[in-house]
Amino acid sequence: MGILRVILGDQLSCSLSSLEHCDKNADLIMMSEVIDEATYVKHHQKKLVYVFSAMRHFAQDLIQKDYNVSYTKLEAINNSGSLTSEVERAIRNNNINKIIITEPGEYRVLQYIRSWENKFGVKVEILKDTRFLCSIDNFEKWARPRKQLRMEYFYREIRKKYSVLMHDNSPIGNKWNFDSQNRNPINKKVDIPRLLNFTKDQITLDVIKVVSEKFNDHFGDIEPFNLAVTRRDAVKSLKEFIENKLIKFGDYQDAMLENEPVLYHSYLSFYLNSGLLLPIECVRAAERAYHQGKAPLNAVEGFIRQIIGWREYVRGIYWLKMPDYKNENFLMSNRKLPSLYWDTKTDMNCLHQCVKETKNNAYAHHIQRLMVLGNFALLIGVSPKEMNEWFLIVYADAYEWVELPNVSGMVLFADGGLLASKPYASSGSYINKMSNYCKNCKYKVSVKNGSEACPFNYLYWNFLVKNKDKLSNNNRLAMIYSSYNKMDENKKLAIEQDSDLFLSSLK
Ligand code: FAD
Ligand code: DLZ
Ligand code: SF4
Repeated sequence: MGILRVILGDQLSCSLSSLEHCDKNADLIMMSEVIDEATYVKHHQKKLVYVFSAMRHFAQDLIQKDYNVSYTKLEAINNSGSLTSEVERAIRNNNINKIIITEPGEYRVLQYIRSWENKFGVKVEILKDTRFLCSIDNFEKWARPRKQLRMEYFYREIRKKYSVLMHDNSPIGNKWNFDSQNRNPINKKVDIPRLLNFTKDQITLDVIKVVSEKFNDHFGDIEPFNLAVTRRDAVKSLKEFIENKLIKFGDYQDAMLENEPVLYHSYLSFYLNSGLLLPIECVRAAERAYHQGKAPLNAVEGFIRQIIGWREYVRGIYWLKMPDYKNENFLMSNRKLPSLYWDTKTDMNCLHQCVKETKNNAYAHHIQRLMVLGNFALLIGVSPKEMNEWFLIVYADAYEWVELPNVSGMVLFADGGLLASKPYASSGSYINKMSNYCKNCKYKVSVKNGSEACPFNYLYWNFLVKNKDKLSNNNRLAMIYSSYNKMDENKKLAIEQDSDLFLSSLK
Protein backbone atom coordinates (compact mmCIF):
# COMPACT_ATOMS: atom_id res chain seq x y z
CA MET A 1 0.00 0.00 0.00
CA GLY A 2 1.43 3.33 -0.99
CA ILE A 3 0.61 6.89 -1.93
CA LEU A 4 0.21 8.06 -5.52
CA ARG A 5 1.98 11.40 -5.85
CA VAL A 6 0.86 13.17 -9.02
CA ILE A 7 3.19 15.78 -10.49
CA LEU A 8 1.88 18.12 -13.19
CA GLY A 9 3.82 19.55 -16.12
CA ASP A 10 4.40 22.88 -14.35
CA GLN A 11 5.43 21.35 -11.02
CA LEU A 12 9.00 20.46 -11.88
CA SER A 13 10.64 21.38 -8.56
CA CYS A 14 12.41 19.00 -6.19
CA SER A 15 11.13 21.10 -3.26
CA LEU A 16 7.50 20.57 -4.38
CA SER A 17 5.12 20.08 -1.44
CA SER A 18 3.73 16.84 -2.90
CA LEU A 19 7.24 15.30 -2.71
CA GLU A 20 7.67 16.06 0.99
CA HIS A 21 7.80 12.98 3.27
CA CYS A 22 7.76 10.71 0.23
CA ASP A 23 8.48 7.08 1.07
CA LYS A 24 10.76 6.12 -1.80
CA ASN A 25 10.08 2.40 -1.24
CA ALA A 26 6.30 2.52 -1.05
CA ASP A 27 5.07 5.63 -2.90
CA LEU A 28 4.63 6.01 -6.64
CA ILE A 29 5.27 9.29 -8.47
CA MET A 30 3.03 9.70 -11.51
CA MET A 31 3.83 12.00 -14.42
CA SER A 32 1.96 11.82 -17.73
CA GLU A 33 2.13 13.64 -21.02
CA VAL A 34 -1.49 13.69 -22.15
CA ILE A 35 -3.24 14.77 -25.33
CA ASP A 36 -5.99 16.56 -23.38
CA GLU A 37 -3.53 19.01 -21.82
CA ALA A 38 -1.72 19.52 -25.12
CA THR A 39 -4.91 20.36 -27.00
CA TYR A 40 -7.49 21.95 -24.65
CA VAL A 41 -6.04 24.98 -26.34
CA LYS A 42 -3.74 24.41 -29.30
CA HIS A 43 -0.47 25.36 -27.59
CA HIS A 44 2.43 26.79 -29.62
CA GLN A 45 4.63 23.94 -30.86
CA LYS A 46 7.71 25.31 -29.07
CA LYS A 47 5.75 25.44 -25.81
CA LEU A 48 4.82 21.77 -26.19
CA VAL A 49 8.44 20.81 -26.83
CA TYR A 50 9.51 22.83 -23.79
CA VAL A 51 6.88 21.34 -21.46
CA PHE A 52 7.39 17.72 -22.51
CA SER A 53 11.18 17.89 -22.64
CA ALA A 54 11.37 19.59 -19.23
CA MET A 55 8.96 16.96 -17.82
CA ARG A 56 11.08 14.09 -19.19
CA HIS A 57 14.28 15.58 -17.80
CA PHE A 58 12.68 16.18 -14.40
CA ALA A 59 11.45 12.57 -14.25
CA GLN A 60 14.99 11.44 -15.04
CA ASP A 61 16.31 13.55 -12.13
CA LEU A 62 13.75 11.99 -9.79
CA ILE A 63 14.71 8.48 -10.90
CA GLN A 64 18.38 9.30 -10.27
CA LYS A 65 17.35 10.36 -6.76
CA ASP A 66 15.78 6.90 -6.25
CA TYR A 67 12.14 7.91 -6.45
CA ASN A 68 9.79 5.33 -7.89
CA VAL A 69 8.49 7.11 -11.00
CA SER A 70 5.79 6.05 -13.44
CA TYR A 71 6.23 8.27 -16.48
CA THR A 72 3.92 8.01 -19.49
CA LYS A 73 5.10 9.53 -22.74
CA LEU A 74 2.62 11.02 -25.16
CA GLU A 75 3.30 8.33 -27.76
CA ALA A 76 3.03 5.37 -25.34
CA ILE A 77 0.38 2.91 -26.57
CA ASN A 78 -1.19 2.58 -23.12
CA ASN A 79 -1.49 6.38 -22.70
CA SER A 80 -5.15 6.99 -21.89
CA GLY A 81 -5.17 10.66 -22.90
CA SER A 82 -6.19 12.66 -19.82
CA LEU A 83 -4.74 13.22 -16.36
CA THR A 84 -7.89 11.81 -14.76
CA SER A 85 -7.80 8.60 -16.81
CA GLU A 86 -4.05 8.29 -16.17
CA VAL A 87 -4.69 8.49 -12.42
CA GLU A 88 -7.39 5.84 -12.81
CA ARG A 89 -4.93 3.59 -14.66
CA ALA A 90 -2.28 4.09 -11.97
CA ILE A 91 -4.78 3.17 -9.24
CA ARG A 92 -5.91 0.11 -11.16
CA ASN A 93 -2.36 -1.18 -11.68
CA ASN A 94 -0.92 -0.36 -8.25
CA ASN A 95 -1.85 -0.76 -4.65
CA ILE A 96 -2.78 2.87 -3.91
CA ASN A 97 -4.45 4.07 -0.71
CA LYS A 98 -4.17 7.82 -1.15
CA ILE A 99 -3.39 10.50 -3.74
CA ILE A 100 -1.25 13.53 -2.94
CA ILE A 101 -0.95 16.46 -5.31
CA THR A 102 0.23 20.06 -5.04
CA GLU A 103 -2.52 22.53 -5.94
CA PRO A 104 -2.53 23.19 -9.69
CA GLY A 105 -2.14 26.55 -11.43
CA GLU A 106 -5.47 26.41 -13.24
CA TYR A 107 -9.03 26.38 -11.93
CA ARG A 108 -10.02 23.94 -14.69
CA VAL A 109 -7.45 21.43 -13.41
CA LEU A 110 -8.47 21.95 -9.77
CA GLN A 111 -12.05 21.06 -10.73
CA TYR A 112 -11.10 17.69 -12.08
CA ILE A 113 -8.66 16.94 -9.26
CA ARG A 114 -11.54 17.60 -6.85
CA SER A 115 -13.61 14.95 -8.66
CA TRP A 116 -11.03 12.19 -8.11
CA GLU A 117 -11.96 11.33 -4.52
CA ASN A 118 -15.54 10.42 -5.43
CA LYS A 119 -14.65 8.93 -8.75
CA PHE A 120 -11.95 6.58 -7.46
CA GLY A 121 -12.92 6.14 -3.80
CA VAL A 122 -9.39 7.09 -2.74
CA LYS A 123 -8.59 10.00 -0.41
CA VAL A 124 -7.10 12.97 -2.28
CA GLU A 125 -4.92 15.46 -0.41
CA ILE A 126 -4.31 18.77 -2.20
CA LEU A 127 -1.28 20.55 -0.73
CA LYS A 128 -0.41 24.25 -0.92
CA ASP A 129 2.03 25.30 -3.61
CA THR A 130 4.78 26.57 -1.33
CA ARG A 131 6.91 27.75 -4.22
CA PHE A 132 4.91 31.00 -4.21
CA LEU A 133 5.74 33.62 -1.60
CA CYS A 134 2.12 34.38 -0.80
CA SER A 135 -0.40 31.59 -0.30
CA ILE A 136 -3.88 31.81 -1.81
CA ASP A 137 -5.33 32.14 1.73
CA ASN A 138 -2.95 34.90 2.72
CA PHE A 139 -3.73 36.86 -0.43
CA GLU A 140 -7.41 36.60 0.40
CA LYS A 141 -6.73 37.85 3.93
CA TRP A 142 -4.84 40.80 2.49
CA ALA A 143 -7.58 41.53 -0.07
CA ARG A 144 -10.69 41.05 2.08
CA PRO A 145 -10.70 44.34 4.06
CA ARG A 146 -9.52 46.45 1.11
CA LYS A 147 -11.65 48.45 -1.31
CA GLN A 148 -8.86 48.73 -3.84
CA LEU A 149 -6.41 45.93 -4.54
CA ARG A 150 -3.42 47.81 -5.87
CA MET A 151 -0.30 45.78 -6.61
CA GLU A 152 1.99 48.44 -5.10
CA TYR A 153 0.64 47.96 -1.55
CA PHE A 154 0.66 44.19 -1.81
CA TYR A 155 4.26 44.34 -3.04
CA ARG A 156 5.35 46.40 -0.02
CA GLU A 157 3.85 43.82 2.33
CA ILE A 158 5.76 40.98 0.66
CA ARG A 159 8.99 42.98 0.69
CA LYS A 160 8.60 43.53 4.40
CA LYS A 161 7.59 39.94 5.11
CA TYR A 162 10.64 38.50 3.35
CA SER A 163 12.89 41.45 4.19
CA VAL A 164 13.87 42.03 0.58
CA LEU A 165 15.88 45.19 -0.15
CA MET A 166 15.10 46.49 3.33
CA HIS A 167 17.21 48.40 5.79
CA ASP A 168 15.74 48.20 9.30
CA ASN A 169 12.06 48.76 8.52
CA SER A 170 12.56 51.02 5.50
CA PRO A 171 13.08 50.23 1.85
CA ILE A 172 16.69 50.61 0.74
CA GLY A 173 17.00 53.91 -1.11
CA ASN A 174 14.06 55.28 0.93
CA LYS A 175 11.66 54.61 -1.92
CA TRP A 176 9.67 51.47 -2.64
CA ASN A 177 9.53 51.91 -6.38
CA PHE A 178 12.04 53.29 -8.91
CA ASP A 179 9.84 52.89 -11.98
CA SER A 180 10.17 56.51 -13.05
CA GLN A 181 13.86 55.78 -13.85
CA ASN A 182 12.97 52.78 -15.98
CA ARG A 183 11.58 54.28 -19.16
CA ASN A 184 14.48 54.74 -21.56
CA PRO A 185 14.25 53.95 -25.25
CA ILE A 186 17.13 51.89 -26.60
CA ASN A 187 19.73 52.84 -29.15
CA LYS A 188 20.47 50.26 -31.83
CA LYS A 189 24.19 50.61 -31.15
CA VAL A 190 23.91 49.25 -27.60
CA ASP A 191 25.69 45.89 -27.52
CA ILE A 192 23.05 43.57 -26.07
CA PRO A 193 24.49 40.40 -24.46
CA ARG A 194 23.33 37.24 -26.27
CA LEU A 195 21.28 34.48 -24.65
CA LEU A 196 22.95 31.22 -23.72
CA ASN A 197 22.51 28.49 -26.30
CA PHE A 198 21.78 25.01 -25.06
CA THR A 199 22.52 21.97 -27.19
CA LYS A 200 19.55 19.71 -27.71
CA ASP A 201 20.08 16.27 -26.20
CA GLN A 202 18.40 13.04 -27.34
CA ILE A 203 15.39 13.65 -25.05
CA THR A 204 14.66 17.01 -26.64
CA LEU A 205 15.26 15.64 -30.14
CA ASP A 206 12.76 12.81 -29.46
CA VAL A 207 10.19 15.30 -28.19
CA ILE A 208 10.69 17.54 -31.22
CA LYS A 209 9.94 14.55 -33.46
CA VAL A 210 6.73 13.71 -31.59
CA VAL A 211 5.50 17.30 -31.49
CA SER A 212 6.26 17.99 -35.12
CA GLU A 213 4.42 14.81 -36.15
CA LYS A 214 1.37 15.15 -33.91
CA PHE A 215 0.88 18.88 -33.58
CA ASN A 216 2.01 20.38 -36.87
CA ASP A 217 -1.35 22.14 -37.22
CA HIS A 218 -0.56 24.16 -34.06
CA PHE A 219 0.76 27.71 -34.33
CA GLY A 220 4.47 28.49 -34.06
CA ASP A 221 7.99 27.41 -34.94
CA ILE A 222 9.90 24.75 -33.04
CA GLU A 223 13.31 25.81 -34.34
CA PRO A 224 15.41 27.51 -33.24
CA PHE A 225 14.93 25.82 -29.86
CA ASN A 226 17.16 27.52 -27.29
CA LEU A 227 15.31 27.01 -24.02
CA ALA A 228 16.81 25.31 -20.99
CA VAL A 229 14.95 22.10 -20.15
CA THR A 230 16.78 21.14 -16.96
CA ARG A 231 17.17 22.87 -13.63
CA ARG A 232 20.94 22.96 -14.19
CA ASP A 233 20.61 24.94 -17.41
CA ALA A 234 17.85 27.15 -16.00
CA VAL A 235 20.19 28.07 -13.12
CA LYS A 236 22.88 28.90 -15.71
CA SER A 237 20.38 31.21 -17.44
CA LEU A 238 19.61 32.94 -14.15
CA LYS A 239 23.33 33.44 -13.43
CA GLU A 240 23.93 34.75 -16.92
CA PHE A 241 21.09 37.27 -16.57
CA ILE A 242 22.33 38.47 -13.17
CA GLU A 243 25.93 38.82 -14.39
CA ASN A 244 25.32 40.43 -17.77
CA LYS A 245 21.86 41.91 -18.09
CA LEU A 246 20.43 42.89 -14.73
CA ILE A 247 22.57 46.03 -14.71
CA LYS A 248 20.46 47.50 -17.53
CA PHE A 249 17.16 45.72 -16.83
CA GLY A 250 15.64 48.86 -15.36
CA ASP A 251 16.90 51.32 -17.95
CA TYR A 252 15.52 49.40 -20.91
CA GLN A 253 12.55 47.61 -19.36
CA ASP A 254 10.02 49.39 -21.60
CA ALA A 255 12.12 49.55 -24.77
CA MET A 256 11.42 47.66 -28.01
CA LEU A 257 13.74 47.12 -30.95
CA GLU A 258 13.20 45.37 -34.26
CA ASN A 259 14.76 41.89 -34.33
CA GLU A 260 15.79 42.09 -30.67
CA PRO A 261 13.08 40.09 -28.93
CA VAL A 262 14.70 39.85 -25.49
CA LEU A 263 16.83 42.99 -24.97
CA TYR A 264 17.69 43.21 -21.24
CA HIS A 265 14.75 41.10 -20.04
CA SER A 266 15.53 38.00 -18.02
CA TYR A 267 13.89 35.38 -20.28
CA LEU A 268 13.20 33.37 -17.13
CA SER A 269 9.39 33.19 -17.02
CA PHE A 270 9.29 29.69 -18.59
CA TYR A 271 11.56 28.31 -15.89
CA LEU A 272 9.80 30.12 -13.05
CA ASN A 273 6.37 28.99 -14.19
CA SER A 274 7.23 25.35 -14.68
CA GLY A 275 9.29 25.13 -11.49
CA LEU A 276 12.86 24.81 -12.76
CA LEU A 277 13.61 28.04 -10.91
CA LEU A 278 12.06 29.27 -7.69
CA PRO A 279 10.94 32.89 -7.39
CA ILE A 280 12.78 33.40 -4.09
CA GLU A 281 16.12 32.26 -5.54
CA CYS A 282 15.79 34.75 -8.43
CA VAL A 283 14.93 37.52 -5.98
CA ARG A 284 17.83 36.71 -3.65
CA ALA A 285 20.26 36.46 -6.59
CA ALA A 286 19.26 39.96 -7.75
CA GLU A 287 19.41 41.34 -4.21
CA ARG A 288 22.91 39.88 -3.79
CA ALA A 289 24.02 41.52 -7.03
CA TYR A 290 22.87 44.87 -5.64
CA HIS A 291 24.79 44.42 -2.38
CA GLN A 292 27.90 43.37 -4.32
CA GLY A 293 27.66 46.54 -6.39
CA LYS A 294 27.03 44.62 -9.61
CA ALA A 295 23.70 46.29 -10.47
CA PRO A 296 22.02 49.58 -9.54
CA LEU A 297 18.95 49.88 -7.33
CA ASN A 298 16.54 50.93 -10.09
CA ALA A 299 17.33 47.71 -12.00
CA VAL A 300 17.30 45.38 -9.01
CA GLU A 301 14.16 46.83 -7.43
CA GLY A 302 12.40 46.78 -10.83
CA PHE A 303 13.25 43.13 -11.44
CA ILE A 304 12.32 42.07 -7.91
CA ARG A 305 9.00 43.96 -8.14
CA GLN A 306 8.05 41.94 -11.23
CA ILE A 307 8.52 38.71 -9.31
CA ILE A 308 7.36 39.34 -5.76
CA GLY A 309 4.99 42.09 -6.84
CA TRP A 310 3.28 41.41 -10.14
CA ARG A 311 3.76 37.67 -10.34
CA GLU A 312 2.47 36.93 -6.85
CA TYR A 313 -0.25 39.57 -7.13
CA VAL A 314 -1.77 38.26 -10.39
CA ARG A 315 -1.84 34.76 -8.93
CA GLY A 316 -3.67 36.08 -5.88
CA ILE A 317 -6.20 37.91 -8.06
CA TYR A 318 -6.74 34.81 -10.20
CA TRP A 319 -7.64 32.55 -7.28
CA LEU A 320 -9.59 35.28 -5.50
CA LYS A 321 -11.83 35.89 -8.50
CA MET A 322 -12.12 32.56 -10.30
CA PRO A 323 -14.29 31.15 -11.79
CA ASP A 324 -16.20 34.37 -12.54
CA TYR A 325 -13.08 36.28 -13.63
CA LYS A 326 -12.91 34.33 -16.87
CA ASN A 327 -16.32 35.61 -18.01
CA GLU A 328 -15.83 39.26 -17.16
CA ASN A 329 -16.27 41.73 -20.00
CA PHE A 330 -16.77 45.19 -18.52
CA LEU A 331 -16.42 46.96 -21.88
CA MET A 332 -18.69 44.42 -23.62
CA SER A 333 -16.02 43.88 -26.30
CA ASN A 334 -17.00 41.25 -28.83
CA ARG A 335 -14.78 41.54 -31.89
CA LYS A 336 -13.27 38.38 -33.32
CA LEU A 337 -9.48 38.20 -33.05
CA PRO A 338 -8.08 39.52 -36.37
CA SER A 339 -6.20 36.99 -38.49
CA LEU A 340 -3.01 39.06 -38.27
CA TYR A 341 -2.46 37.61 -34.79
CA TRP A 342 -1.88 34.26 -36.49
CA ASP A 343 -0.48 35.01 -39.94
CA THR A 344 1.55 38.19 -39.13
CA LYS A 345 0.04 39.83 -42.24
CA THR A 346 -0.41 43.52 -41.51
CA ASP A 347 1.11 46.78 -42.70
CA MET A 348 1.37 47.93 -39.08
CA ASN A 349 5.04 47.20 -38.47
CA CYS A 350 4.87 47.08 -34.67
CA LEU A 351 2.19 44.39 -34.77
CA HIS A 352 3.94 42.52 -37.56
CA GLN A 353 7.22 42.42 -35.61
CA CYS A 354 5.63 41.35 -32.33
CA VAL A 355 3.49 38.59 -33.85
CA LYS A 356 6.44 37.37 -35.94
CA GLU A 357 8.67 37.15 -32.87
CA THR A 358 5.91 35.42 -30.93
CA LYS A 359 5.59 32.85 -33.69
CA ASN A 360 9.37 32.29 -33.82
CA ASN A 361 10.09 32.27 -30.10
CA ALA A 362 6.87 31.58 -28.11
CA TYR A 363 8.07 34.68 -26.27
CA ALA A 364 7.53 38.42 -26.38
CA HIS A 365 8.58 40.74 -23.60
CA HIS A 366 6.16 42.60 -21.39
CA ILE A 367 5.88 45.87 -23.30
CA GLN A 368 5.33 44.07 -26.60
CA ARG A 369 2.52 42.06 -24.98
CA LEU A 370 1.01 45.06 -23.21
CA MET A 371 1.54 48.10 -25.40
CA VAL A 372 1.48 46.60 -28.89
CA LEU A 373 -0.40 43.28 -28.99
CA GLY A 374 -2.64 44.07 -26.04
CA ASN A 375 -3.15 47.77 -26.69
CA PHE A 376 -4.31 47.11 -30.26
CA ALA A 377 -6.78 44.45 -29.09
CA LEU A 378 -8.13 46.83 -26.44
CA LEU A 379 -8.58 49.67 -28.92
CA ILE A 380 -10.41 47.55 -31.49
CA GLY A 381 -12.53 45.75 -28.85
CA VAL A 382 -11.42 42.12 -29.17
CA SER A 383 -13.52 39.79 -27.04
CA PRO A 384 -11.73 38.76 -23.81
CA LYS A 385 -12.48 35.10 -24.53
CA GLU A 386 -10.69 35.21 -27.91
CA MET A 387 -7.77 37.26 -26.62
CA ASN A 388 -7.22 35.06 -23.58
CA GLU A 389 -7.16 31.96 -25.71
CA TRP A 390 -4.54 33.47 -28.01
CA PHE A 391 -2.28 34.56 -25.15
CA LEU A 392 -2.61 31.14 -23.50
CA ILE A 393 -1.65 29.40 -26.74
CA VAL A 394 1.25 31.45 -28.00
CA TYR A 395 3.61 31.93 -25.03
CA ALA A 396 5.70 29.16 -23.55
CA ASP A 397 5.29 30.76 -20.12
CA ALA A 398 1.48 30.86 -20.30
CA TYR A 399 -0.65 29.12 -17.68
CA GLU A 400 -4.07 30.47 -16.89
CA TRP A 401 -3.23 31.74 -13.37
CA VAL A 402 -0.79 34.26 -14.83
CA GLU A 403 -2.15 34.79 -18.33
CA LEU A 404 -5.79 35.56 -17.48
CA PRO A 405 -5.29 38.47 -15.03
CA ASN A 406 -2.71 40.02 -17.35
CA VAL A 407 -5.00 39.83 -20.36
CA SER A 408 -8.45 40.42 -18.87
CA GLY A 409 -7.28 42.74 -16.07
CA MET A 410 -4.22 44.57 -17.28
CA VAL A 411 -4.83 44.71 -21.02
CA LEU A 412 -8.55 44.56 -21.73
CA PHE A 413 -9.91 46.24 -18.59
CA ALA A 414 -12.48 43.44 -18.61
CA ASP A 415 -12.63 43.43 -14.78
CA GLY A 416 -13.67 47.10 -14.76
CA GLY A 417 -10.55 48.31 -12.97
CA LEU A 418 -9.87 45.71 -10.30
CA LEU A 419 -6.30 45.21 -11.45
CA ALA A 420 -5.49 48.44 -13.34
CA SER A 421 -6.74 51.85 -12.30
CA LYS A 422 -7.26 52.82 -15.94
CA PRO A 423 -6.97 51.06 -19.30
CA TYR A 424 -3.43 50.94 -20.73
CA ALA A 425 -4.69 52.53 -23.97
CA SER A 426 -2.25 54.51 -26.01
CA SER A 427 -1.80 56.16 -29.40
CA GLY A 428 1.15 55.52 -31.74
CA SER A 429 3.37 58.10 -30.02
CA TYR A 430 4.13 55.75 -27.09
CA ILE A 431 5.24 52.98 -29.47
CA ASN A 432 7.31 55.48 -31.43
CA LYS A 433 8.99 56.79 -28.29
CA MET A 434 9.89 53.36 -26.97
CA SER A 435 10.83 51.54 -30.22
CA ASN A 436 12.23 51.85 -33.73
CA TYR A 437 9.21 50.10 -35.27
CA CYS A 438 7.70 53.24 -36.78
CA LYS A 439 10.78 53.89 -38.96
CA ASN A 440 9.94 50.88 -41.13
CA CYS A 441 6.18 51.22 -41.16
CA LYS A 442 3.89 51.98 -44.06
CA TYR A 443 1.96 54.34 -41.77
CA LYS A 444 3.23 57.63 -40.41
CA VAL A 445 3.11 57.92 -36.67
CA SER A 446 3.10 61.73 -36.82
CA VAL A 447 -0.04 61.78 -38.99
CA LYS A 448 -3.28 61.68 -37.01
CA ASN A 449 -5.94 61.13 -39.68
CA GLY A 450 -6.34 59.92 -43.23
CA SER A 451 -4.99 56.92 -45.13
CA GLU A 452 -1.35 57.58 -44.16
CA ALA A 453 -2.07 58.00 -40.46
CA CYS A 454 -0.93 55.50 -37.85
CA PRO A 455 -4.13 53.58 -36.98
CA PHE A 456 -3.30 53.68 -33.26
CA ASN A 457 -3.74 57.48 -33.40
CA TYR A 458 -7.41 57.56 -34.38
CA LEU A 459 -8.32 54.20 -32.80
CA TYR A 460 -7.18 55.56 -29.44
CA TRP A 461 -9.73 58.39 -29.50
CA ASN A 462 -12.38 56.18 -31.04
CA PHE A 463 -11.94 53.72 -28.14
CA LEU A 464 -12.45 56.51 -25.60
CA VAL A 465 -15.54 57.80 -27.41
CA LYS A 466 -17.12 54.37 -27.81
CA ASN A 467 -16.56 53.55 -24.12
CA LYS A 468 -17.46 56.98 -22.76
CA ASP A 469 -20.34 55.67 -20.64
CA LYS A 470 -18.04 53.24 -18.86
CA LEU A 471 -14.84 55.28 -18.62
CA SER A 472 -15.54 59.01 -18.50
CA ASN A 473 -16.11 59.00 -14.74
CA ASN A 474 -12.63 57.52 -14.16
CA ASN A 475 -10.61 60.34 -12.53
CA ARG A 476 -7.44 59.29 -14.27
CA LEU A 477 -9.09 59.82 -17.66
CA ALA A 478 -10.72 63.17 -16.88
CA MET A 479 -8.04 65.29 -18.62
CA ILE A 480 -8.13 63.12 -21.71
CA TYR A 481 -11.91 63.31 -22.05
CA SER A 482 -11.70 67.05 -21.51
CA SER A 483 -9.16 67.35 -24.41
CA TYR A 484 -11.52 65.33 -26.60
CA ASN A 485 -14.44 67.57 -25.70
CA LYS A 486 -12.43 70.62 -26.78
CA MET A 487 -11.57 69.07 -30.13
CA ASP A 488 -12.78 70.59 -33.39
CA GLU A 489 -15.94 68.85 -34.71
CA ASN A 490 -14.27 68.08 -38.07
CA LYS A 491 -11.44 66.35 -36.25
CA LYS A 492 -13.94 64.28 -34.25
CA LEU A 493 -15.70 63.30 -37.45
CA ALA A 494 -12.38 62.30 -39.08
CA ILE A 495 -11.57 60.08 -36.08
CA GLU A 496 -14.90 58.34 -36.40
CA GLN A 497 -14.69 57.90 -40.17
CA ASP A 498 -11.07 56.68 -40.18
CA SER A 499 -11.85 54.21 -37.41
CA ASP A 500 -14.97 52.87 -39.13
CA LEU A 501 -13.08 52.40 -42.37
CA PHE A 502 -10.14 50.70 -40.65
CA LEU A 503 -12.29 48.43 -38.51
CA SER A 504 -14.49 47.36 -41.40
CA SER A 505 -11.41 46.36 -43.41
CA LEU A 506 -10.00 44.17 -40.60
CA LYS A 507 -10.12 40.46 -41.39
P1 FAD B 1 11.16 40.00 -17.20
O1 FAD B 1 10.75 41.26 -17.82
O2 FAD B 1 12.60 39.71 -17.14
O3 FAD B 1 10.53 39.97 -15.74
C1 FAD B 1 11.02 39.09 -14.72
C2 FAD B 1 9.93 38.15 -14.26
O4 FAD B 1 8.90 38.86 -13.62
C3 FAD B 1 9.25 37.35 -15.35
O5 FAD B 1 9.99 36.22 -15.71
C4 FAD B 1 7.92 37.00 -14.70
O6 FAD B 1 8.02 35.84 -13.93
C5 FAD B 1 7.67 38.17 -13.77
N1 FAD B 1 6.69 39.11 -14.33
C6 FAD B 1 6.93 40.27 -14.96
N2 FAD B 1 5.77 40.90 -15.27
C7 FAD B 1 4.79 40.10 -14.84
C8 FAD B 1 3.37 40.17 -14.87
N3 FAD B 1 2.73 41.23 -15.39
N4 FAD B 1 2.67 39.14 -14.37
C9 FAD B 1 3.29 38.08 -13.83
N5 FAD B 1 4.62 37.95 -13.77
C10 FAD B 1 5.36 38.95 -14.25
N6 FAD B 1 3.75 36.26 -17.81
C11 FAD B 1 3.79 34.93 -17.69
O7 FAD B 1 4.65 34.41 -16.97
N7 FAD B 1 2.89 34.13 -18.35
C12 FAD B 1 1.93 34.65 -19.15
O8 FAD B 1 1.13 33.92 -19.73
C13 FAD B 1 1.88 36.06 -19.30
N8 FAD B 1 0.95 36.63 -20.11
C14 FAD B 1 0.93 37.99 -20.25
C15 FAD B 1 -0.02 38.56 -21.08
C16 FAD B 1 -0.09 39.92 -21.22
C17 FAD B 1 -1.14 40.53 -22.09
C18 FAD B 1 0.82 40.75 -20.52
C19 FAD B 1 0.74 42.23 -20.65
C20 FAD B 1 1.78 40.20 -19.70
C21 FAD B 1 1.85 38.81 -19.55
N9 FAD B 1 2.82 38.21 -18.73
C22 FAD B 1 2.83 36.85 -18.60
C23 FAD B 1 3.75 39.02 -17.93
C24 FAD B 1 5.08 39.34 -18.62
O9 FAD B 1 4.86 39.88 -19.88
C25 FAD B 1 5.97 38.11 -18.73
O10 FAD B 1 6.10 37.52 -17.46
C26 FAD B 1 7.36 38.48 -19.22
O11 FAD B 1 7.27 39.10 -20.47
C27 FAD B 1 8.24 37.25 -19.29
O12 FAD B 1 9.48 37.58 -19.82
P2 FAD B 1 10.79 37.68 -18.93
O13 FAD B 1 10.97 36.43 -18.17
O14 FAD B 1 11.88 38.10 -19.83
O15 FAD B 1 10.37 38.82 -17.93
C1 DLZ C 1 0.70 22.87 -20.38
C2 DLZ C 1 0.75 21.40 -20.19
C3 DLZ C 1 0.88 20.56 -21.29
C4 DLZ C 1 1.00 21.08 -22.66
N1 DLZ C 1 0.91 19.23 -21.15
C5 DLZ C 1 0.85 18.68 -19.92
C6 DLZ C 1 0.87 17.28 -19.76
O1 DLZ C 1 0.91 16.53 -20.71
N2 DLZ C 1 0.83 16.80 -18.50
C7 DLZ C 1 0.74 17.59 -17.42
O2 DLZ C 1 0.75 17.08 -16.29
N3 DLZ C 1 0.67 18.93 -17.55
C8 DLZ C 1 0.73 19.49 -18.78
N4 DLZ C 1 0.67 20.85 -18.93
C9 DLZ C 1 0.37 21.69 -17.75
C10 DLZ C 1 -1.16 21.62 -17.45
O3 DLZ C 1 -1.89 21.75 -18.65
C11 DLZ C 1 -1.69 22.72 -16.56
O4 DLZ C 1 -1.56 23.94 -17.22
C12 DLZ C 1 -1.00 22.89 -15.31
O5 DLZ C 1 -0.72 21.68 -14.70
C13 DLZ C 1 -1.81 23.80 -14.38
O6 DLZ C 1 -1.11 23.99 -13.20
FE1 SF4 D 1 2.84 50.84 -35.20
FE2 SF4 D 1 1.78 53.18 -35.92
FE3 SF4 D 1 4.37 52.98 -35.53
FE4 SF4 D 1 3.27 51.80 -37.63
S1 SF4 D 1 3.37 53.98 -37.24
S2 SF4 D 1 4.82 50.91 -36.27
S3 SF4 D 1 1.32 51.17 -36.80
S4 SF4 D 1 2.80 52.71 -33.99
